[in-house]
Amino acid sequence: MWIDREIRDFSHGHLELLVQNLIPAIKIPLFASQAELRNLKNALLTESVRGNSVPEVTRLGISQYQHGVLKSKQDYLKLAIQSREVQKVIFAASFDPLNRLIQLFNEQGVDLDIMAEEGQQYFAGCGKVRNGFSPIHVDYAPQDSDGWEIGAASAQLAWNLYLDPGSKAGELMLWDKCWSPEDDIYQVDDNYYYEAEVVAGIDPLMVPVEVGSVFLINSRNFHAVNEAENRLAFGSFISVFGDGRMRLFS
Ligand SMILES: O=C(O)CCC(=O)C(=O)O
Repeated sequence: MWIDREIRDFSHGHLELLVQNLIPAIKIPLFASQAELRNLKNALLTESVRGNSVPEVTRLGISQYQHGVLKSKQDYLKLAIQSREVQKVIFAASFDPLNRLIQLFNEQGVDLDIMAEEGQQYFAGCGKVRNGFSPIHVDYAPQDSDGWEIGAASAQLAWNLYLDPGSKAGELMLWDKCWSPEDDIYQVDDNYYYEAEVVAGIDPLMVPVEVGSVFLINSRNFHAVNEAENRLAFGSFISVFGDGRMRLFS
């Protein structure tokens, strides 16, 4: 449970509070310049492979859930090699947000890197174009990733850099409720999302889109994105391990 509903600034101490789910979010303002945002947006839209894992999100890049859990780990890790080549072209035409985030964490004494397992690197960093309402869900690999090292993480965070509000920015809705297996009675059949009853009686914190800022959340909390039109963000998940390592993946 959160100690209050304030979004904190970025520090090692606040990251620890976020991992323990004692605060709702961390904001890193002015993460990128206007020119960097524009160039990243244009390069993503030009170069990326588009995929619709769910109707409300057009993904620019690949996802461990869609290309791994729903297929196989080998499929995902093979696709990760190709997708990283595409990503190099995108970053060369704009900037490298992964590297920037890694440096910021490292400066705080936090060991952040891209997730790898048995010498094979995961993919990290997708663009996400949202249209419509993204329903209530959690992102937490231990829920669905048996046999993957990220399935043994002790916590999971998500970070998003907002690139473009689109014609409707749609706030991030964040509930102070962490997923536990009993909540699955509210999961919609054969789907990733949950009925509203799962968060009944809890007021969501509405996090507005702030272009150029990064927001970090604990993605084991139930969250949704309000009705949006062509809203573009870039980000990934961060697995947090018992020894303090944090590892990026999408
Ligand atoms: O785009 C956002 O505001 C955050 C959404 C998110 O992290 C998610 O739905 O997994």
